[in-house]
Order: sequence, then C-alpha cells, then structure tokens
Amino acid sequence: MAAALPAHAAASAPVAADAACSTTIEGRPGKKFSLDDIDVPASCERFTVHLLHTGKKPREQAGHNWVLVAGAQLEGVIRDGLRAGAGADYLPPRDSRIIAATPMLGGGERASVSFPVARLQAGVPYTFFCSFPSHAMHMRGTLSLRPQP
Ligand SMILES: [Cu+2]
Repeated sequence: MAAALPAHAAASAPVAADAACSTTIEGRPGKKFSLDDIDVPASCERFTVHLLHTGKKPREQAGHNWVLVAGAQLEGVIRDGLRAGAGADYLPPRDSRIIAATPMLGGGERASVSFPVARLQAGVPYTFFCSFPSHAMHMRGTLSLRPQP
C-alpha cells in the first residue's frame, strides 16, 4: 500500500495523480452502466475512461459504448446517431458535439478513450450515454468538471 502524500505535497502537485484522472465503468446486461456520475478533477490535463462490457451478447445484439456530450446536445446526437446506423456505431461521424466516444463493444470486450479536460467548462452539465438503439434511455449518467478548492 502506498504511503499517503503529506498534505502540502498534494496541494503543490501541478497535475493530479493518474488514478484521479481516469475511471473504469462497466456496461452491464439489462442496459446498465455501473456509474451514474463521474467527476473530472480540473487539475487533470486529460481524463481517461475505461469501458468494460460485462455481458455476453455480441455487439450486433446488445453493444455498449461510452459517449460524452454536453447535456443539451444529447437528444440531437442520439437522433443523428440512429440515422448514421450500425456501421457508424450509431454516432454521427466526425461530429463536433461528441467530446469523446469509445468503439461499440460486444460482451467481454474492453476499450478506453481519453479527452483533454480543457474541453469541459465548469458549471456545464455533461451527459455520458450508450448510443446503441434503445440503450440511451437507461444507459446515461452525468459528468462534471470538479473545480480545484
Ligand atoms: Cu449499450
């Protein structure tokens, strides 16, 4: 077990420890994510999300991905993603509203995505979701920038 840093050392560190700049989330059977909320420390340069599909079904039947947008863009991105279809992982290609997205995974697969924290604004509610058809209704959560004290 690593020794805790003295408080003054933690406070003066320019960049937060790696562990604080990433998270792991499971896409589970029954259209569920294992997390409802993700906080991104403002001290991170980049933030990484590791997605694990813990189900058994292939991606064509029940795929899961992790997609991040500003909350206000959610419905538009879902609508345009359904139009883009399976070949595009149900996401509009090269769309600037999408801040980050993993590939669509099948059961047992994993993927990671990272994005620059500078893309996030304090006070703006962001939404993460799965773009597989009918999944976003249940597979969604909030992500926010956590300002430094
Ligand atoms: Cu899904």
